[in-house]
Amino acid sequence: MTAGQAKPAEPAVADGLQERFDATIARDQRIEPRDWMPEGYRATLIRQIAQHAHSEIIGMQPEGEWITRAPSLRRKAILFAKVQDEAGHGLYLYSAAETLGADRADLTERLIEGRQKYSSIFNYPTLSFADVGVIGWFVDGAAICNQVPLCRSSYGPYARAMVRICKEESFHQRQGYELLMTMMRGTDAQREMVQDAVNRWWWPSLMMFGPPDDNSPNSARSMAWKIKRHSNDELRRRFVDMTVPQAEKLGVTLPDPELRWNEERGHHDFGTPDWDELTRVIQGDGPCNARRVERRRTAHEEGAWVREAALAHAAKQAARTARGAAA
Ligand code: BYC
Repeated sequence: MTAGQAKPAEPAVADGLQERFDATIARDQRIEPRDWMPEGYRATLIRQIAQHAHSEIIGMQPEGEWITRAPSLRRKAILFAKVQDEAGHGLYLYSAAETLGADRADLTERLIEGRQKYSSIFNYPTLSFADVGVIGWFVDGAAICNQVPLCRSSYGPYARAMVRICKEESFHQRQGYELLMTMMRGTDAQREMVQDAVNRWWWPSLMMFGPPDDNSPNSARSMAWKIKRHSNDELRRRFVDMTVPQAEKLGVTLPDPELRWNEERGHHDFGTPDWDELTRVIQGDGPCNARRVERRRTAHEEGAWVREAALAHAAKQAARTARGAAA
């Protein structure tokens, strides 16, 4: 814009709309799709919900790679059901994003073109079957800490989707922990596999909660709008406090020499995750980023005929209904 040019006008907000929105948030009531909302609120929600949906869909891959190699029919059936649940979570979340005017096909394009993010955690490889258990325990455990407060998020469709997702995540976490308990009762080699998986997944799991609060550009606004209810560091602390006694019971060591109970604070002290690593992984330079996105792209392309067939079927049904109405 050159000097003297007028600034483009902000879209006019009809009298009282902003005030009504602010009052709804202040009263802890829900914003619904038909309500007026500030464009920043809408954009923030689409960003977070789309990233969340993409995480569920990409999150099917690391565990999905073990379905054909599960050690028993029972473990295969459990894993299959869990991975299918993740697909369901993705679908609820894409639907929630659609209530804000986002287009699901467009969101998928953005994901496979690297224009939208998904959780850093899914860019690490699953090297043994113990990883399946540790993902259930840590990753679903972190998801529960992060997502239970989202059931009280100010946007109705997101909050309601989270209720069912959290119930399923809690089941997933128990299945991971039960798998690890079984392995810990097994051979030395199995116990070593569990400890190795714990060592590899601990720090990336702490990074799932996002950058530290003093470097989290979206937090203040999201918390003022009550989209987020707690800060990244607060949720990370809760996760550590929740997980330490579980690790003791399981008989594994969490790989952090600074981890200890702080009597005065009533919480655990713990070390600092490698934030440079988180930045690299978010920017696309993690161990599996390229493979995960490429796999998603291929699945999308291979599914084109299904989408075409579904659309052709829907068009035929609509034509039949229209003919019936005209007759
Ligand atoms: N990975 O200002 P900040 C699951 C980005 S699915 C990648 O703190 P915000 C599961 C962040 O997006 C788990 N990116 O952001 C599935 C932002 O970038 P943009 C997914 C990350 O939004 C299958 C920038 O860094 N859970 O549990 O206030 C199997 C600055 O961050 C990460 C959700 O999506 C990361 N770890 O807070 C099993 C939950 N961290 O967008 C389990 C919903 C940060 O400005 N999301 N970034 O370009 C949230 O609660 C929040 O979005 C976050 C980040 C706490 C993740």
